[in-house]
Amino acid sequence: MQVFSIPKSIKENSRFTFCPGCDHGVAIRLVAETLDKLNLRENTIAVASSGCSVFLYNFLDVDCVESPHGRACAVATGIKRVNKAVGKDKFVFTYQGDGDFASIGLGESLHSALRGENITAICINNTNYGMTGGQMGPTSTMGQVTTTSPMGRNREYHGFPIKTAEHIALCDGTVFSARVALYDYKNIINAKNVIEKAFMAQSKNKGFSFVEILSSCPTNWKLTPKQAHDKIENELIKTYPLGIFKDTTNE
Ligand SMILES: Cc1ncc(C[n+]2csc(CCOP(=O)(O)OP(=O)(O)O)c2C)c(N)n1
Repeated sequence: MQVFSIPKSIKENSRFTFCPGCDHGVAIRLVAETLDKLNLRENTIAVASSGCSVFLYNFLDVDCVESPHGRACAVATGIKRVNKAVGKDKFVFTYQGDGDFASIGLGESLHSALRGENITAICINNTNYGMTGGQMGPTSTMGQVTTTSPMGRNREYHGFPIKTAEHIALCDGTVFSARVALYDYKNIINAKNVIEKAFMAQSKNKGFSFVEILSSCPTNWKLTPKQAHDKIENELIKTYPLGIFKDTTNE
C-alpha cells in the first residue's frame, strides 16, 4: 500500500542527492505540496541560487532558473516584473541558503523586501556555507566551530549572527516573515502552513513574503542526523526563535 503520494510538482524518479539527514528534502517536498495545493505549478518560476539549494531544479517539476550567488531576489524581481509588463502574472519564488540570502545577497534580499517586491523568498538556514565545506556563515551562532572558525565564533573577531526573519520583518515592504524548523512532525506541519501563508501573500499581490527554515547539516556539523535535529530543538532555537514575526496579509 502506498501511504504517501508523490506531489505533482516533484519530478518523477528524481534521485536524492543531499547528504543523509539534511532537511532540504523535506523543505522541497513541503514547497512542492504547497504549489500543488494552491494549484500554482503551471504558473510558477522558481529561482534557485548557489549552494546546496541549487539542486532544487533536480527535484521540482516547475520552471526553474539558477541565479548567481546571492542574486536570487534580484533575478526573481526581474522575472516577476518583466512578466507583469507583458500581462503575465507569474508566481515567482526564490530558494536560497543563508549565506546566499543573508551575506553575499543581503543587499539584494533586503532591498527586495524594502521595495515590497511581490515575490516569496525561502531561506534554508543551516548556519554555515554548506556546499563549500562548512565555512562560517552570517548565521553561525556564537561559539560555533566551523572550518573557518576552528576556535568557535567569537564576538571580538567575528561579531554576531544575523536574525534574518526579524530583520526582514522590519522592512515596510514585507507583508509576511516567519521562521520555522523541521526537526519533528509538529514543526513540519507548521512549516507547511507557514509556507502556504507566504505563497498566499504573493497570490493576493500583497508584497514581499519570507520564510526562514532552520535546517540540519549533519555532515558539516559533524553530527548524526538525530543529533543534528536535537541540536536545532535544544540549541539553535534559542538564537533563532520560531514564529511569525510579521503578517499583514489580511490588512
Ligand atoms: C560569487 C561567488 N562566490 C563564491 C561562490 C562559491 N560558493 C558556492 S556555494 C557557496 C556557499 C553557499 O552557502 P549557503 O548560501 O549558506 O548555502 P548552503 O550551501 O549552505 O545551502 C559558495 C561560497 C560562488 N559560487 N559564487
